[in-house]
Amino acid sequence: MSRIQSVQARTVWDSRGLPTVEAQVTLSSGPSGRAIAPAGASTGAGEAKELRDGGHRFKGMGVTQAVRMVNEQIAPALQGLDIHDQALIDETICQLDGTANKSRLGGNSTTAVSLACLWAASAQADLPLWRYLSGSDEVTLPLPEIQIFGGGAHAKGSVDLQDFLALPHGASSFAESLAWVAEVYHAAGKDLSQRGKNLGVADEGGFWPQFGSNEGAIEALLKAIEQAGFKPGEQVSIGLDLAATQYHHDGIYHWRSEDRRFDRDQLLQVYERWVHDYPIVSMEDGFAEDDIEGMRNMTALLGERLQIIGDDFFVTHAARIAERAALGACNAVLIKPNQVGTVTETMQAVATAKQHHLDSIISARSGETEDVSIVHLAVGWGVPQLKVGSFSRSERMAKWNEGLRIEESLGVHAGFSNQRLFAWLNKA
Ligand code: 2PG
Ligand code: MG
Repeated sequence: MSRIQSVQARTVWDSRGLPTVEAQVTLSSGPSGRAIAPAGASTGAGEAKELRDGGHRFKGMGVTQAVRMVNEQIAPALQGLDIHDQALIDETICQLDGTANKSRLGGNSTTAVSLACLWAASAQADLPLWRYLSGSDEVTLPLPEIQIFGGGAHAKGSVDLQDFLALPHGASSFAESLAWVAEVYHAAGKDLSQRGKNLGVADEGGFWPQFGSNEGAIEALLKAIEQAGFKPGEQVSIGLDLAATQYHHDGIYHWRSEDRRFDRDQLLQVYERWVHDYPIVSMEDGFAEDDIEGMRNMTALLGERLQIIGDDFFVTHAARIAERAALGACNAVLIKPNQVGTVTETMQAVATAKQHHLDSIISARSGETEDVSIVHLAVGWGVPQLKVGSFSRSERMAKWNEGLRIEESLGVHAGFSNQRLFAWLNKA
């Protein structure tokens, strides 16, 4: 048995130039593990709360207190625990925190420590993290969901929808899927440049959208897929993260970029038309985080021919997934470890989704770092899709590149998760 000898946190910096927490866990037997907490911008109200310093420094986003929580409170509580007992480690963290949303220790502190323990356990086992998690099970590489345009809270509201994504489900391997999307990404950039509209990239590396309308961005993505030489709907399809909580106020959905207002039914009509007119296979957070009726209606109307993902809607909480899935809301769940704050609770969310026949998509946050933990979680837990932002900026590319290494190390045994996804496409 190998025990935790020390846990140490430090301040490091994320992709938005803001401070975040890195934790390092060292074992009595020598090996160690390290992980960094990511940070969201369009966060769900039900997420684990980050502990931030407030005040004027770094826009109030300092993590001095969070680092102190790790070094002074979490570290002594975990010292001596068996590194292979992740459930006990996470239970100890939850009890020490004592709140429903990690607000005392901070979800940023707990996420970094919990993931660092997992890395230390895999180092102790002398296995890659994905293999430590999968055991002897066969593994598959996840289908990437790659952002081409980034809007909403990640691009100062230039369009209302947040992510316009390419899903290369016709590719036969993870490596091929990335190569395809690279062509789509560059075709989109070239088209924007030719129109004099290339303003650089948004928070997750997707091009900054300047289209005049949300639908204009969907059209531009479709054009980029075609110009890159792929068959839309057969080889590369479109996914949207609408992040609708961001444009929902007092029961009305309001797209500020077009000054259009919708009630629930009108918005659903727009979505229905889009699914009909464009090769869209996936929509995330089409209705606001508490609009259960909106999500249920959407699932009832479109669930047979569309992946309907809840992100802010489920916030990676197993109980919320069980409750809302039972009501018929959504057919897929976005999984973000820092929404709930520990590895064990994240795993429970994936398991609960499975029990309710919902697919899972592991996702990064809009504020990221070089940390590649989520790639290993996706492969190791058999989660069939992975969303980490766009195809530029090294905090994104670090994750795609890690997937390539894993696929290569599997050689001929590497499977790719495209086959059973979006089953309605094969029936058509
Ligand atoms: C999301 C994520 C990533 P954020 O909404 O899915 O795109 O954004 O990390 O800002 O919540
Ligand atoms: Mg989202």
